[in-house]
Amino acid sequence: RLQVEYLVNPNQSSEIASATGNDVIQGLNQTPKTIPAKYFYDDQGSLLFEQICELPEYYLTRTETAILQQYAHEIANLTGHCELVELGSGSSTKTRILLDAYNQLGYPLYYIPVDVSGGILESSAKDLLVKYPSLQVHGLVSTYELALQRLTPTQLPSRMICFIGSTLGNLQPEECDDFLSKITAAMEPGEYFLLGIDLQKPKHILEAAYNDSQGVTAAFNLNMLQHLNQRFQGNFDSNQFEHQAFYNESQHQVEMHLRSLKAQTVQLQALNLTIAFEDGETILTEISRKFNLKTIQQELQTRGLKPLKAWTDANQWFGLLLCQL
Ligand code: AVI
Repeated sequence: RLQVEYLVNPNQSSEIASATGNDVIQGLNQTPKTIPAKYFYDDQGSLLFEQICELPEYYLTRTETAILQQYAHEIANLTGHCELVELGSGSSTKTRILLDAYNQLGYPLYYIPVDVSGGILESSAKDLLVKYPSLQVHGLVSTYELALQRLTPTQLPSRMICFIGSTLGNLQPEECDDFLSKITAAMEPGEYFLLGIDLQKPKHILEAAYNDSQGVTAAFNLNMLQHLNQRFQGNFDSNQFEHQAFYNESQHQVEMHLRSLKAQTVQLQALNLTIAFEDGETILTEISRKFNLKTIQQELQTRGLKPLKAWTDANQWFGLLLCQL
């Protein structure tokens, strides 16, 4: 009942395994400097992200989970029997809520988790198989892009592509456009798209969520430097950088940066790259956009993704949107 296909290098189980590092060279040669957010997610980074999701200040996961718990049955009733594809499945914790709802309606379950981390994908798929006797899993260790190209028409009455956790917010607006085009290109008319997005809210709540008191988000951000060291034979000293996160209100995005604590030079040998930092210079490592529910619904509508229903929590902090092509 379990099939796992590696569309990226199995030995290093990460999208980045096949990366040449050109994006790192390009990002660090830019002003201001930037490193693509995908470099957060080596094994240690993925573990730290799991810890972030449990933090008291990080309301996103908890809020989305509560919305799913409340409305998964409604979602399952609206879509009927369908195959679930999940982009960025991670530990599949939230997906269980959806699987439960479809399971309770008596539908045999077919789940396609997509994640760049093969280790997490395989271990969570095995756990799911124990819990759901009717479940078949076809995991894809892959980037979203490759996986979307690989999807063949479903054998079930329909399919729902799930992109929850507000990962859409980590894409730059142009990347977001491109991503949504790829989603619709991979869908057949009548199929569903379930999107979880973090909503705009007061600055202090957002800034607390990305500057937690235990310093886990700081460790997550700084771990990117260790990851670059390992991957590209680098000599970043993560003690000489500090975590910075703030809400850029005009752009409606939280920005995470790494700030150099002194003037310093760093080498990434495998990339033949030497980078000079001024004291206080920053590297942008992530944006996390915060959405307006009405605006995003209109945007999806113009792409042919008809919003069927939107759910939110009592504070309207997080939104879950079900669309149909
Ligand atoms: C994965 N993504 C939705 C998280 C976010 O909130 O943008 C990543 C993260 N960065 C810092 N904390 C969590």
